[in-house]
Amino acid sequence: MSLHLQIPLPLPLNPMLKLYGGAFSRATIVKWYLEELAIAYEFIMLDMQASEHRQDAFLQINPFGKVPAIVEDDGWHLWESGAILMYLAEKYAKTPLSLAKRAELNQWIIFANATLGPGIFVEANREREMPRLLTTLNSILEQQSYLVDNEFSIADVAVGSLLCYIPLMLKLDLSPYPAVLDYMKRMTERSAFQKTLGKR
Ligand SMILES: N[C@@H](CCC(=O)N[C@@H](CS)C(=O)NCC(=O)O)C(=O)O
Repeated sequence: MSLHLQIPLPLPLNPMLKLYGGAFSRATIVKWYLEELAIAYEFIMLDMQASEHRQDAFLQINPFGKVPAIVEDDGWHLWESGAILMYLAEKYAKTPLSLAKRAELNQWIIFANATLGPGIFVEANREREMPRLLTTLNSILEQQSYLVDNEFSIADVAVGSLLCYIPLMLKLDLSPYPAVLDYMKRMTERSAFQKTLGKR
């Protein structure tokens, strides 16, 4: 669905969480987790080539004009993929998350977005940062299958998606990090991954 420019956002016919994203954007990370949660949502594809994300209608949702962003039925909205993952995890948690668990999930999400991503995808950082980041991650993943409490969580969505973007976007040899490669394989085997990031 495309966002109509100049026209106020339409009221939803079937109220449900809306996720705004572009064709190839980090909205896929949020999509992956929404599929894991198996909750109904509406994906609103912005035509980023036509700069729909910079039009007033979307700037009312994210004033910085970046995706992903989500909008709840009552109009409440949130942007930044990591913040959205955390919100969804808390909202749909079967039992309330402890302060320590929330902090650890945040730690890994911020690590993914502020340390791992820039360390690998910013070319000027790669040579210096990638070996130390992936060597440590490899050691951690030799000991455990998932990042927090050894069970699948948004920490794995955040870190796993960044790792799985590597073969899609860069030609890098990850063979020195076999536990990282095994972890990536574990992520790609998940059906929610295959329906979302795995389709790219
Ligand atoms: N740290 C943000 C990054 C958001 C971001 O840069 N999104 C890109 C798409 S992947 C975007 O909207 N770019 C459009 C632009 O900067 O104009 C997040 O994880 O949500």
